[in-house]
Amino acid sequence: MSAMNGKPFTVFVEGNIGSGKTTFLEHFRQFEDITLLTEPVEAWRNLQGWNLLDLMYKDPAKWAMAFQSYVSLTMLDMHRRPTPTPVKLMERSLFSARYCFVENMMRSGTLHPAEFAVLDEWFRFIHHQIPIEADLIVYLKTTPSIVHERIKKRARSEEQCVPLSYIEDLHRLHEDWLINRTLGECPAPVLMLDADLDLSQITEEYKKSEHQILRKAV
Ligand code: DGT
Repeated sequence: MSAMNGKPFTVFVEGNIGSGKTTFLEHFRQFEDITLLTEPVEAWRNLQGWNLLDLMYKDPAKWAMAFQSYVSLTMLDMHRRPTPTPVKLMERSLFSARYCFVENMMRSGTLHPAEFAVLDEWFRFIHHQIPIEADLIVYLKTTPSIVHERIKKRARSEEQCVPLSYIEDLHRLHEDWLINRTLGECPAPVLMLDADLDLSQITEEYKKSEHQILRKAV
């Protein structure tokens, strides 16, 4: 079955840094008729030869604006990508970029209020002018100390100086956006999974989402 004549059932996979979003998407590679859009982070590490992610972590005050501006572009590209299958799974969204990351950078003062205003206006413009499909959000809920340990272990060079407090702030913003509903707008129903589990147990947890996602693929 294809989605050529209709819109694909679109799932955003959301959760803190290191919550296992990529692993979740990889779990669905075994099934047919699903388009997986993973890892925009690789584009952020190599923009015409520039590692924007690294520049942003090394000097956030200088690079946050450029970084978030490019994140918006890569996210919009993923939202707009033609999908030949009835189901589309994507890692993160324009919404988490705005409500979690940009929000955090604004509150911490990393972004100047004027820079924030520009990013916010771009977000509002895109949101109101361009149709962005969202049918389900899979929220990989984690405990900040657990993902902080994972981030240290995976040793992505740019992330080595990320403090626990940053992960805690991002956690609260995800919770306020997706669970408490006190921040921004939640564009689809939320399915929450326990993503604290380690790799040996996580497959069982991921399976809990299969019926909601796969019934659209057959
Ligand atoms: P995973 O598979 O759950 O471990 O996911 P990650 O950690 O590979 O991917 P993600 O998107 O949570 O984080 C990628 C890096 O980019 C991380 O160091 C946080 C940083 N970052 C800063 N601002 C943003 C933003 O607006 N959006 C996203 N996605 N990442 C941002």
